Amino acid sequence: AVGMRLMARKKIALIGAGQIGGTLALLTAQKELGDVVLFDVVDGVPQGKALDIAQSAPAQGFDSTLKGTSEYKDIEGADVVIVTAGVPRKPGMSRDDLLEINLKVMEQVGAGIAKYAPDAFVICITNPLDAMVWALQKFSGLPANKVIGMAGVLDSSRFVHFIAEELGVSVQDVNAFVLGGHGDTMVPLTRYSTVAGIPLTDIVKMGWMSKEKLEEIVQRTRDGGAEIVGLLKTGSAFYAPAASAIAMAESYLKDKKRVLPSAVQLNGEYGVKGTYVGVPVIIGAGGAEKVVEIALNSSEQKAFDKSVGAVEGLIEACKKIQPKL
Ligand code: TXD
Repeated sequence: AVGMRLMARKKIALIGAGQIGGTLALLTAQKELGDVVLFDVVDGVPQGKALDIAQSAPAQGFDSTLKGTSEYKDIEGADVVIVTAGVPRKPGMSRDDLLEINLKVMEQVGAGIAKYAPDAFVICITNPLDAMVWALQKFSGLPANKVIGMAGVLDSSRFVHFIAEELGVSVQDVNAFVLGGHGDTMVPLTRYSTVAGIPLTDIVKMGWMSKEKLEEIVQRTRDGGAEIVGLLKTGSAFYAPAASAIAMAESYLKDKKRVLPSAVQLNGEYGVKGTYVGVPVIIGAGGAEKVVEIALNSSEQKAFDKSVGAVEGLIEACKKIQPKL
């Protein structure tokens, strides 16, 4: 019919076809968020995983197509690009130990995105996350509101899981609020985290959970990545990180306006200028549309500033390694 808008399927490019990349490909296809292009420098891996997931379609009933490649031209026109390219941690390594290797990877990925998918919404996952997403935005030259980092959704998912498990309630009725950098300096806000709308601080007052147990859960959330690295020994978490990035991509693709903790470039909000750090953000068709700025009390501000300081230290390290940043 005349005027029928051809709603072609979206195109989701996944840069990095490893543990998280493969899981992202499966989740994207299962949810039919769009057609998948899975990219990696290790030729064969992206093609093999794409073909294997495509062959699961008949059993699962999805019609997204999947293509594996080691050529950036295949990501041409992608609507969303999710970046996991780089190396993960091994036991005993900190996220920061990955900086030098992964910074070089971000430079390559940034160039590929700038050339073939300049209009994409880019979600960075590669660690050390806050510094890598900052570098990726610089290397790619895309607008800052279209390049954000996934960490807060994972950290808050871990927090929600531990709270729900402890209280014996559905994860659907637990909401977590985390701020700051990804990792040890993460700032979970217990007064804004709720069970059925009840702040955790009141849950403690009501005697439903002890203060000690809550503090233990906060610390276990902070150590969430290291706990899994210690268990797996060969790599880091990948199911929850992938699911977290998919939630962010979905909010962009469906213009859901979700308020999700994400690493975004702050331009004055929370007293920070230019640095990428985890804060609540409205994610819609415009990308990172608005930073939600809450009033922090003095201890929260101190913890947040410490987190920002840690990120700025990593960014300084990046500038020393790559002077053009
Ligand atoms: O919350 C978060 N942001 C973190 C992020 C949660 C978990 C893991 N975090 C980090 O994601 C982790 O520390 C890594 O830096 C990335 C990816 O983790 P993943 O577990 O997927 O690592 P893999 O399985 O090693 O996959 C990385 C892939 C691998 O297939 C490499 O061949 C590929 O990246 N790779 C590259 N692809 C493209 N271009 C280059 N240069 C490149 N170098 C390696």
